Amino acid sequence: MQSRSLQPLDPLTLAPEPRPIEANADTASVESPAMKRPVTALSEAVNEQPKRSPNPFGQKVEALRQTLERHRNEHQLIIVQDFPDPDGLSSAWTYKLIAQQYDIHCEIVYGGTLSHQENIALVKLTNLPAERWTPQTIKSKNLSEYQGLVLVDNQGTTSQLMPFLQGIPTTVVIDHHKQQGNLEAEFADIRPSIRATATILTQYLQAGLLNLDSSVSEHIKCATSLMHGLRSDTNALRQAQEDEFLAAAYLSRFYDAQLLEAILQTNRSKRVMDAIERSLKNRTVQNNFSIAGVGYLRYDNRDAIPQAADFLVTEENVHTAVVYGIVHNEDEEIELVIGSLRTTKLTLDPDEFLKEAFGQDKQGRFFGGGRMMAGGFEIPIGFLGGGNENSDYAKLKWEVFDTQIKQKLLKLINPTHDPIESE
Ligand SMILES: [Mn+2]
Repeated sequence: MQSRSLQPLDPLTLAPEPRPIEANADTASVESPAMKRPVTALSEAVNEQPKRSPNPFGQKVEALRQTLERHRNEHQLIIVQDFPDPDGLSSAWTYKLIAQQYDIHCEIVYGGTLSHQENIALVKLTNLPAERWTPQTIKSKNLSEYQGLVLVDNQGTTSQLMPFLQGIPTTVVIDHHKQQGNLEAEFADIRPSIRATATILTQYLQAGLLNLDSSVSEHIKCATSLMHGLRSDTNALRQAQEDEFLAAAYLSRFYDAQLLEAILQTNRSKRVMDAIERSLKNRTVQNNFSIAGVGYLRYDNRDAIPQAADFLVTEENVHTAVVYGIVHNEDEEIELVIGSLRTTKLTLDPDEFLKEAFGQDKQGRFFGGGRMMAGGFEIPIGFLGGGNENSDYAKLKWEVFDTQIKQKLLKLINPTHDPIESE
């Protein structure tokens, strides 16, 4: 393929600074009658984060402390994203330990699967208290037991549990993704400039919300999980900034280096290796973007997609990789197109790029979003799901989705690309 002169990207994808978020959350009315408490719209919370104003973090610490105090003795559900990662899991655990001191009982739940070999190792080796909830689990629960939701490392848009939990007010949101939609929370700390939610939770530990004690094994394990979380969201600290290094320095007093080593040394399964191989074979590179579809993947191997994207982005002359596949869950006959984006281009905003590329559904929910240097998307395939035992149909279906995703990405990557006259 002839290399084209560099076509400027859509200006949206090149925004060097996160654009200010419109204060549209203010227009959403607060419906919950049970809410007598001060409610902070997320957009306000974001705008409340001036870069260098006098001690904003001190105020946040105090606000979180007061929020916890107001909810003493309650039960809260901590929601991590459907495919939990070390950043989300460790942050959730830290919140749980902080909240325990206020006699708040928390359960950490997720709707999908633990699918990365390292995540499974993390949960097993540290005894991390996270639980999978299926729609059946939810039916068996008495949801009125829970007085609040806590969203960490997400804003509810990457959890399939959220539609079932609408009667429960959102008490706390702590995240480093950009604002994902209208959502009200009593306390919100959303800082897209921070590279890991684990960094933010570590800052709360340092501020004294929980004194880690190196003679308490649970504290050691939690500190180790936080170290893993902030390493894994920063490409082993290579993309870390001052906040991450300061957090890591603090955690270094408590974490167990051997335990972390054991977590990191788990091997990839053959299926994951095969999916990475397919991504390598199927990739097309245009304007420094590498795009690859990997076909069908089982739910449990879903994490092959971000791992493949991590790998493809290392090719020379590639700054951004997008890998996607159709992931199916045999138990529930659900099929989704799931994709991951990884970029080393500082001026490319994954959140804006994916929102622009794929748009939103009828409810206004974006199919994709992201944080610094990484993003993901999930597109339900609805009526076309299932029927894969007919291999002609399965092949045709894959080709349709593969083509459509490529078209949408190429429109942004190379606006002059004409799919009809392509070489
Ligand atoms: Mn994260």
